[in-house]
Amino acid sequence: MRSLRSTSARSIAILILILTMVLGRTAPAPAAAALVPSLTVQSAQANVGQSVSLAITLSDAATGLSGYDLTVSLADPTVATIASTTLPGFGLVSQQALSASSVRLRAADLMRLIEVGVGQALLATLTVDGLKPGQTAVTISVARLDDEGGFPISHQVVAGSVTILNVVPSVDAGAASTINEGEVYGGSGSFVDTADDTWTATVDYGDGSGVQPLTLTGTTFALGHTYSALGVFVVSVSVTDSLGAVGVATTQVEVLAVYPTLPGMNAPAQDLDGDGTAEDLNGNSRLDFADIVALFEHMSSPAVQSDIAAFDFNGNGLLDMADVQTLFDVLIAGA
Ligand SMILES: [Ca+2]
Ligand SMILES: [Ca+2]
Ligand SMILES: [Ca+2]
Ligand SMILES: [Ca+2]
Repeated sequence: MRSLRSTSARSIAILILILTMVLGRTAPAPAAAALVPSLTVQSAQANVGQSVSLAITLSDAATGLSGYDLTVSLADPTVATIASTTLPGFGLVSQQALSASSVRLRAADLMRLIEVGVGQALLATLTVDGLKPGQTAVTISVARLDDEGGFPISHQVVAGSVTILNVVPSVDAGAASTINEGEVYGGSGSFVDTADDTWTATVDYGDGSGVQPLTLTGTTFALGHTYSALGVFVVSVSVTDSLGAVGVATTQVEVLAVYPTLPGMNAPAQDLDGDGTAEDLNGNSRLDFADIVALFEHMSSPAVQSDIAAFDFNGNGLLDMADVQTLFDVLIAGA
């Protein structure tokens, strides 16, 4: 059923194509029968604060054009404003700004840019600046639109529109941070949006504590959180503007474990491979025989006993000579 239908649709399409090829050179296309000269304003869209250009064209002016006197206006001057207009090199032109949202354009086609039979021709290009989100019609009132013979061109006007879009907040959640266990994370960030907006924000610190309101100071914010676990956490900041557009950015916080400092050592023990045990007992950033000696000598010291898990190298929940042996085995296996 489906293939039958598509086969017949294809047959019709081929028939139309053949008819078009046969008739194309000798007869006008069916739509051409009802051609009315049209003065058309293109429609366009831009963000707040951006510019966009719209073409004003004349179509199907069978009797050509010798000149025009048009006034182009934006219906809502709060949404957009006319920044500039440019006209093709007709030879004699006048551009007169009537207001920020209205301009009178006049031209005499000395250079014969638009002659009898021209299908579509550019009359002017309008550049507008977006002021706030919304839409405004762009209308044309015609004082004169004269053909090659000097007579008014009977025409229709097709108004265009300019749509100005809301800008989504662009958020910067700040640089990634590394903190030690027990330290409070602090960061800062900012966002960019158009000045006419207002915003609310939330933050999720990524450790299961949930989404919470974030206070904004203008377009900046401060981040602060106490992590109760070790690891890497993704901090996600969302800024929502008054029209509901949401900008999101993330940053990262790594919370590192801090291990005890053994008696006589200058630095805390370190977990060199990130597995949760601190094989570098003397804190010199390498696994060496002195680490094994340190574990042997200080096994019963309060420092080591305060964090048994950090030195339980065989993972049996106890701290004893077997851990010294395991650390020795690890060292010689890696040597
Ligand atoms: Ca916005
Ligand atoms: Ca380790
Ligand atoms: Ca060491
Ligand atoms: Ca053990």
